[in-house]
Amino acid sequence: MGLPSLEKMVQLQKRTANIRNICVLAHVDHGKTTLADCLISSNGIISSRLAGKLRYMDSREDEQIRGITMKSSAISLHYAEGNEEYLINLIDSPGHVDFSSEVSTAVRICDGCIIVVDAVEGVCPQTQAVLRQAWLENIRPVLVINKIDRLIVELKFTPQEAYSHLKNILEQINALTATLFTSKVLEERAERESESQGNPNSDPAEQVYDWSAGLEDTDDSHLYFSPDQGNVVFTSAIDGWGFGIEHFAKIYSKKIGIKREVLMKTLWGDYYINMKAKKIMKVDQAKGKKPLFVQLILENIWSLYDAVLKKDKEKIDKIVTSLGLKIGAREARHSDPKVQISAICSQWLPISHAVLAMVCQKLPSPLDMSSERVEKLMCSGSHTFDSLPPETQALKAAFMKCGSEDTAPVIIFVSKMFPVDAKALPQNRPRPLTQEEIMQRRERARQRHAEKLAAAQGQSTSDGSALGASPEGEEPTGREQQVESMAPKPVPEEEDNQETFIAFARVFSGVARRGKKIFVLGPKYSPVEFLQRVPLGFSAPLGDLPPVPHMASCTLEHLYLLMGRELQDLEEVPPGNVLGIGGLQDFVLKSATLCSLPSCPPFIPLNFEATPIVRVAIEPKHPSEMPQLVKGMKLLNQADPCVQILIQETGEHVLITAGEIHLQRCLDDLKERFAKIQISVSEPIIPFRETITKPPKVDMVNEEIGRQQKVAIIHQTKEDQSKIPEGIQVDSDGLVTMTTPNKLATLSVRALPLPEDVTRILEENSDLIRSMEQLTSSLNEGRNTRVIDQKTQEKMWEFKGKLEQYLTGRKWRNTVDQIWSFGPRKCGPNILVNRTEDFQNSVWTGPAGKACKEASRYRDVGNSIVSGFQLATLSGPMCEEPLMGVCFVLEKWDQSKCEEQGVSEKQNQDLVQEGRGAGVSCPPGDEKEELQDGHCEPFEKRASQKGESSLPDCYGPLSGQLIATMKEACRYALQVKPQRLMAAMYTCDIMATSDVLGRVYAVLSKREGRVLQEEMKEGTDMFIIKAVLPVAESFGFADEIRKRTSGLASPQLVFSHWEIIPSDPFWVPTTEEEYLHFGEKADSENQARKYMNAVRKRKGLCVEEKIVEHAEKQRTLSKNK
Ligand SMILES: Nc1nc2c(ncn2[C@@H]2O[C@H](COP(=O)(O)OP(=O)(O)OP(=O)(O)O)[C@@H](O)[C@H]2O)c(=O)[nH]1
Ligand SMILES: [Mg+2]
Repeated sequence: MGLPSLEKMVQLQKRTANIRNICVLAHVDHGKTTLADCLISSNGIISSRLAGKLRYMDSREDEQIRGITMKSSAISLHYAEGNEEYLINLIDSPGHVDFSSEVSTAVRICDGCIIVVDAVEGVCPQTQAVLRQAWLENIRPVLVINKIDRLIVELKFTPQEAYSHLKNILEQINALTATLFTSKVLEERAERESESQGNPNSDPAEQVYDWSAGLEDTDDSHLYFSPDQGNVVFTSAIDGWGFGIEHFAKIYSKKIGIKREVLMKTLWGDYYINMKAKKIMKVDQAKGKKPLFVQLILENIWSLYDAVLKKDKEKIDKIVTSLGLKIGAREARHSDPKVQISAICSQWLPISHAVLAMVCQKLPSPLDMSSERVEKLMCSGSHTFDSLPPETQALKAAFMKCGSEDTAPVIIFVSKMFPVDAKALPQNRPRPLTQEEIMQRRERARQRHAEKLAAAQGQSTSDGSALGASPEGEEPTGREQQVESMAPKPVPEEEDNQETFIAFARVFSGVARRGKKIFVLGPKYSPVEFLQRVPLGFSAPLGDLPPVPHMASCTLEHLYLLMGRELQDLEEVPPGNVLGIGGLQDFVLKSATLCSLPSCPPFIPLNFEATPIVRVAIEPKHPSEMPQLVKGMKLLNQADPCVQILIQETGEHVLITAGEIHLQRCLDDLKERFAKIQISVSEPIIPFRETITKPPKVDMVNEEIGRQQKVAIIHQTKEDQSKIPEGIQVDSDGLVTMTTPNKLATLSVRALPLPEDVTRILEENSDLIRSMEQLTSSLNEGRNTRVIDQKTQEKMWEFKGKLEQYLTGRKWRNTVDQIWSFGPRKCGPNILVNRTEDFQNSVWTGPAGKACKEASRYRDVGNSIVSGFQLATLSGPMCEEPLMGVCFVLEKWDQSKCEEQGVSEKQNQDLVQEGRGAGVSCPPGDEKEELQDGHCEPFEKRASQKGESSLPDCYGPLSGQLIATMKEACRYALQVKPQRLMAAMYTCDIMATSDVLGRVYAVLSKREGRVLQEEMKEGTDMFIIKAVLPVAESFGFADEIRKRTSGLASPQLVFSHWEIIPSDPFWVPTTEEEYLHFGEKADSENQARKYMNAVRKRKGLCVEEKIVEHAEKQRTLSKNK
């Protein structure tokens, strides 16, 4: 098929039913880009000889060098089958975990996907991840089992073995589908049950499915992959062939005279054929019959490979003639068997046909969008579809209709912004000259030639003509410039930055036209708020709209057809198409919803699987280039869906990426593309968390504590005590009592480690906690705008129930009801529990209790206590890292002395009013380290000026003192408990052959990794090792593994959880055995202390390192330093 013209594509874009928006998803290196090459070559965009070698969609240089895809990119293809013509918008995605956010941007704008699985490696971790993403987005998958040639050439399987192996892969992937399906059904059932409980009047007949009837009644057969369903093809992308069983069913039904339908059902599965009787029967294993798939399909392919690899010319010729193919003389003579194979197979079983036919038949068009998907896309946050305003609900019909009439609202989703060189934009490319221009040019050239001739003649006649000739000589240049300015338009950008951003988008409804005005809705935009502010039927021009938060309006300046490495200009894009939009870079940061109606809600945020975890600080080599760096980092932030940039309190510019390769790519981009300056990059900043544990039962030599004889000095307790200054009471149980500097209020705080499950629940529900917090604060401010919708309420109770389930036992009695706040930032994994008697307050019900005067005093300064707690949880005493899994219990809070001191009630009240404001405004800061004690200072100063006359002391207002005292009390309460560091952990999946297994283990154990599971892939000698590895030890890990195993194993690292480092950073030997074992100075490696000191050094905190304790030998001093 030839290269389709732009007009053809424009025409195809209008036939919505024949559009397929699909993406190719798989584990890294399973052959997505190679497959895309094959499909692209079918359109003549690249030559079929180069397919698989070029990797056309990998347009970046580093993608080509590393051999992995790093971004998703789209290309539009034309495919004709019979009388039907299709437009296929194909998106190639990366398989490496570091770039999994790019997969999210791709699945959002597709309706279906091709899951590619390597026939040798089978289902891998990323296969699971991408299948899950496809499910979460409600897009339909089809399966391509690729690299079948490896089963023949590398594993040397017989066709029968290959069949069993393939069956196995299908079973694995179907098992995965089943798990996804079951969890989804159960989830929905639970949802529906709770809905119907909440709404007893609902008519059961309205429900499409009766979910309560259970799983077994739900038909799920269409979800599974099976060749007889037509949703599986077998391919070898590198050799350019592929087939679904339909192809063979067609051939053999003619050849052996069995109905095609029968063959479709039996070509895959344990059936064999009795040739004589022309009957198909179930395989009886004992008789050793071959299944049809082996006999009629695989054996033919195997014998072809066999003949070509053995260079059996006769046999090859025979096969080629029997298949009725024509092989070019060049290929037939080629010494490389691969060339011959691909020449024969790509004619016999063209891969593009097999794959694209399946895509067109089995994947939905934009018109088939399910109502379930639409509702899910529209319901961001905790809103249910039913809770949306009626104007918004009405848009669902537009989504489903995907109409192109003028009345249809235009709805576009931008899933990412990608940078392109401004010169590469179609409007800046030199366009072909028109006939007229060619004429003009010819005329000018003729004139120039004539002038030159004349000048040459003049020179030969007069000697002094050099001077006179020069102005004449310049003239042509002047004209040339004129010509230049007439041809391509100059690039509008300034010299140093030629990058411009194109939005990677899809039209969901209406026609996107150039020049159309449209609303840009940010992720936090709320149509409810708009409808409240702007009267219904607002008809003034868009520019006159009152300002609405998170909404802007812009014009669609340029529309493009995405063609892999190129863009084509379009005037309009009908609904259901993937497109590029230019000119949005000032309106859209990373993703956005564009709509012609303001009643449209923003789409739900993209589902990112990877968490950015690797941080580095960046600075320019030459300090004067700071502005370029800042600008470059902004551009980088816009260009990458998952990168985060921030400026720390210290002024450092920090870049957070998903992993090492991602980091490398970001730095390259920054250096070469966005900032174009030399930069220096810090060592990766590794995040830690601080926590406390229960006191250990055994000591460091595994002796039970308490039994062994104590040696003379009890170092540790002594040191611990010495950290607590005088005037602070600590009881034996760890209860810290502290008084405010003016001695008027006393607080008693205890720190307790939370059970692991509770910490996990807190982490999982941080979004919910945040929305609870927002709700309370808006209620407090008297803005009763947001009515809690039922779903949030239910989730809240469910969350509370879960906490109650895990916080059991005497120690935790009533704790859940007494939770006052979460921290840090009011949504973190630590809790503040209020057990004071005079004043009760809980996150669930708000302040309650006695309505006496005292209680109201407590209530008014309560925010100071919460602020103190927030500050304490934001940075712990060990190395100022955030806390995790700690519960602070406020046991006593005595403020009665305030009264005695006769502080004027009224004035105090005034202050308190202000204090409340400060307490609220302080915590939800954007980034970690910026919240320090001094942050609330302006308020303190202000208040103290005002309150000087009324307060008898010089300590400032009570609320400020309470914040500081609470913070300090929490810190001391932590310090009297066994403190521990928590390390961020990666899970790591490594695939390795048995011979390099030992080396993989060696690298893992050197880096403190822990193997969780080791599994052998059936039928191969590959092992899959699942391990956990501290992030702190992971730098260079992938490289080391690759080097040690000569590239045979490569790990995939994904952030998984936080884990307590068992060793105590403050540990010193206290018993005789410990002395014997570790030596008096215990200077053997203490991992936790090493990490802690590294962080302290980085933050410029003092590090307690005993360089030389007993300087018996002066000589060693310099060494030990
Ligand atoms: N033997 C064999 N090798 C293949 C086949 N398809 C792809 N490959 C090879 O597999 C390697 C990876 O192919 P890619 O197409 O880059 O894989 P990918 O899935 O795009 O990889 P990422 O984009 O990095 O996730 C390349 O070396 C290909 O040559 C195949 O059918 N058979
Ligand atoms: Mg790729």
